[in-house]
Amino acid sequence: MKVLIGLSLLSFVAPSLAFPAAQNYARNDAAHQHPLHIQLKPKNTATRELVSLDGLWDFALAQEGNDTATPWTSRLPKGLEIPVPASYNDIFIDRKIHDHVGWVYYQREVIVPRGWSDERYLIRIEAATHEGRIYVNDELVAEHVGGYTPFEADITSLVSAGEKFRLTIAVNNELTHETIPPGNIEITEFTGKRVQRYQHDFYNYAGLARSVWLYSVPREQYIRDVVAVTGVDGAAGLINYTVTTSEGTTGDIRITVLDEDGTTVAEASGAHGIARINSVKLWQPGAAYLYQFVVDIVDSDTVIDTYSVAVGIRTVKVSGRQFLINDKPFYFTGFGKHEDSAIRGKGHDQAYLVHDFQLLDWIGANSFRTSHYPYAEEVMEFADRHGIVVIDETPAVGLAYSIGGGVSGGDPPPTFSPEGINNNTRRAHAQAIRELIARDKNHASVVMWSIANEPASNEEGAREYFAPLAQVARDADPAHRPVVFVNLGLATYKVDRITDLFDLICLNRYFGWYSETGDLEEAEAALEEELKGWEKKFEKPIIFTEYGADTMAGLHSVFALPWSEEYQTEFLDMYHRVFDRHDSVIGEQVWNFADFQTNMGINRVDGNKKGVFTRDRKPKASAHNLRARWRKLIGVE
Ligand code: GCB
Repeated sequence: MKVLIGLSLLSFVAPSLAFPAAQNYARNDAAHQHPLHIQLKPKNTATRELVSLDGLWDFALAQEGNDTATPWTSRLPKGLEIPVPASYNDIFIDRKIHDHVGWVYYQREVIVPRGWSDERYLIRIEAATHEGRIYVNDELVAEHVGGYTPFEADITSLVSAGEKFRLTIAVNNELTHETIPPGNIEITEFTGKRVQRYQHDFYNYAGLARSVWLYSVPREQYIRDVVAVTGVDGAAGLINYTVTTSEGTTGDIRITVLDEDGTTVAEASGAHGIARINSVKLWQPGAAYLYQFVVDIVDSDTVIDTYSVAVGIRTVKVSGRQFLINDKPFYFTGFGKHEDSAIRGKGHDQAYLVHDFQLLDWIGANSFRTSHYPYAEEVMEFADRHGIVVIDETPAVGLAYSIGGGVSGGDPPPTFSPEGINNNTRRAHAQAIRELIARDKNHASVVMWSIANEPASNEEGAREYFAPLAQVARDADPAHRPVVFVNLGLATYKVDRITDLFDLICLNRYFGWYSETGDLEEAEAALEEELKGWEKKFEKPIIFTEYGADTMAGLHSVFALPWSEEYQTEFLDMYHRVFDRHDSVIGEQVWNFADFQTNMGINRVDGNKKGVFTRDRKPKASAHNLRARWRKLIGVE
């Protein structure tokens, strides 16, 4: 049986289950709204101040065998210090920390600036993977589930300006069949250890991998959110906006749009409206142009609060088999990426941020996918500023139990079932979609939402599970960007049940790697057949969101055998030959940008090696071929 298509190298052992197939997804999700009161990313403005809490914090694991968080009501034991931001797993030379399953604690002292006595102030955590709790001294003040989106606590009433307090963040890395991404905790047979299993192919890095902030906003009247949907009317650019303010706001809303020289190009007033820019400069892939959309709350001629959002004016549309940006057909070149580097794990790092974008530019990549979770918001801002196009993905990865089947040998249990991916998982998934879109809705770089990577879209229950989620994404995005899911190789055009619910077809294919291994002739025929099948069935554009081969940097072969640099090069060439024969293919994103860490198992040697760059960002031979192809395709040579 050919089951090893796509991700397949897992230590996941599926629980033995017997499920009724019927599902009831009728529950209203209205109760699961976004938890952030102030959606806007903290920043310094004339009315807001910002204190970074990044740096070294005290650190401790929760007690052994502790399943639930013991609220930490005292100082942590002295000893371990940890950098924030960083995943904690690879920082210490301690296997217990590396493999820990459960809660950990981060702690430090914080002083609220004494000048903030008339302000409101909040703690904001950009991400706590996968669950976080904020304690101010002994008090639990906020909690959040979902490892890659922000949450906050308003601490104004708990600590006075000028006072010092003990800030503790508890973080839990456990994944269950009802979390996004899902996983399961196994109790080992002989020693009774708790081990985290999961179906996805990247290491379960955890902790505070992004920044932590203390910031102020005006006490009573402040801006909570800004939505800016862009459009074009002849030579003019339109920003259709909505401003949400705090309940007590009585002041007027004033809008000023500035161009890159700081010149005012449009003005408007009121909480909703349209700002019109005559002679607009569009945001274009490879040629970003950003306006500052400045929102002021003005009361008796005084600016009470001010915040500005960078807005790129561009349109995005699917038309027949084309993907149009500013009404011009766009062809995606680039990668599926990961947030991953040595020691830091998923820790956000500015040096890697800038260097990775340099490499994207060098190789001629005009796009990437945030596989398989929302990336740090700084990454999205950088993409906005540098004209890189982004497919923005939720953390819904590993929703296919069939993926363990090929390795474990037995028949996999059904994916969608009460004991597997169920109504609670779907609610967590809906929440993950809403939080991603709430955070990233204004980014010009984001041109579509991917609501899942490689779910079991061929299985019973897939349609009932995904139809409401596709709708959640459509309802959540005021700009109505296209919505996709990324298709797993097993779910071919013959057996897929959900593609008609989405706007484009995104395919991950590994002919020549997981099947037809080492036989590119056979693989080419298989790929051709598959592609024709999709084309016949759907009048939609197709993006290859993954294709790639594990490649050991420095391994060479005159026969271009698997794992060699020659094989990766010939493998990618073969895919490109096929793509070039089909107009329906409107994008190619190689798996992966760089080698990355995974769970160690019998099939992964220090991680996944499908990178075109090594983990420390050195090019493999295929990088040069890609560079020649892509720079020509995007017209920079
Ligand atoms: C896939 C997955 C990706 C894996 C990749 C692989 O299909 O989407 O997360 O890393 O295959 O290398 O197996």
